[in-house]
Amino acid sequence: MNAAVIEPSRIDDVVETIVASTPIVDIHTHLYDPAFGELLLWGVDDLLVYHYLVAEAFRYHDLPAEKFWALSKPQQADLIWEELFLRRSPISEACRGVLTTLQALGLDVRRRDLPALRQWFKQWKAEDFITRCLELAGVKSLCMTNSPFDEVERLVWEKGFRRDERLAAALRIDPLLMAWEETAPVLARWGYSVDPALNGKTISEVRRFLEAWSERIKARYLMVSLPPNFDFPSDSACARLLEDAVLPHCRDSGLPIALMLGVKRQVNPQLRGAGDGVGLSNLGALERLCARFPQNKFLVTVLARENQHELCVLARKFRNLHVFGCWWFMNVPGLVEETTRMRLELIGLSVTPQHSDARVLDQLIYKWQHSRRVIAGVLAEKYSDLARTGWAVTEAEIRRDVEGLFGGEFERFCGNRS
Ligand code: FIX
Ligand code: ZN
Repeated sequence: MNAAVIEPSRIDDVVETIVASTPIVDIHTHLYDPAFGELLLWGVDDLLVYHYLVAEAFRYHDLPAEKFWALSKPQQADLIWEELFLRRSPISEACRGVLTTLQALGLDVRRRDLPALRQWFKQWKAEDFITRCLELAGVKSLCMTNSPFDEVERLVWEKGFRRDERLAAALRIDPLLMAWEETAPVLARWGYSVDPALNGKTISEVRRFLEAWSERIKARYLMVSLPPNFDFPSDSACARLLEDAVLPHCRDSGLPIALMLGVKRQVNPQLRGAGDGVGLSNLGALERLCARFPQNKFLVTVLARENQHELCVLARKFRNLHVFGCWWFMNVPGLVEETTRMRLELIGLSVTPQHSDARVLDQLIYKWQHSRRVIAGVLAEKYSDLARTGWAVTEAEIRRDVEGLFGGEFERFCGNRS
């Protein structure tokens, strides 16, 4: 039955069913194991104060930023609910996401009753709610974003806890590469004999730090977000640390490095976590990295729509480059559709089309429900085109392909699977 060729008129339905039911490896989130306590965000207030919605609400209310930040979380949530859901229709992607999530959890969004929604979440414990959200999202495992530079997080790792195999770790190193002058004294305080000057001893100590933390958290990969003006090679501390410490460590440990390119941090600092923007990256830097370090594996996503095509072309040139995700401002249905179509047309199935970037546990549900729908539409179009050539499109092969897109290709790239 599975090997049977699908009638062209059934392709849309079959693809939709397979895409909706294939378990996902979510390769980048900001979620945590419950062992991290308050770092794991969930529930309706956290959904509402998501920084995507904070930024949108600031467009309507006229509260001075410092007054907004002085409000408690429920007060901020009330204000965002009022401005974005009650005073006007919640049609933006981030607003729609809240409603998709609540509906999937079985809540009645028609009543628009925020106190009742709050009440409903009180019955849950984080440990059980994780399982419920993973189930509803169809996510079998996910990668957290783990920073030794976060005081609260570091102490939990140092103390140790029983790992949940569904929640893998990824070592985030932005402060190391982006703020070396401030980070060097921190490493020194932790017992690494480093010097701001980046001499040989310092480089080997930075490597010792990376080894210790990769090992401690059992990192699946290392990760950094970089601004539009990132260049390579260069005399910057960032480029030098990358070349001399991070990439050699990744080569020796067999770990990929994820580069998230094109974020302009704090374009409007008054908005705090909602204040970051986007800029066009110089992908020449990435081209030189891929060419110069064939033994390194680069997982790459770009924030600027205008960088997506060049990134796909680069991936055709370098097998040590794996393209992933429609990141942040790219994660809106129109751009996911355009980007996914371009990727499938240029690099076929050798891509991980999406990650959730969920910051709030419940968001897994909407991020994946929305993405699955768009990906299914584009894939159905591609299999229909194939069928028109006379190629036999089978259910088993579609399932195989979708498994690749939803984690299999990532695992193969990382070297965990052939
Ligand atoms: O750097 C990142 O990993 C970004 O995803 C975040 O910093 C950003 O705040 C975010 O949540 C985007 O979706
Ligand atoms: Zn992220």
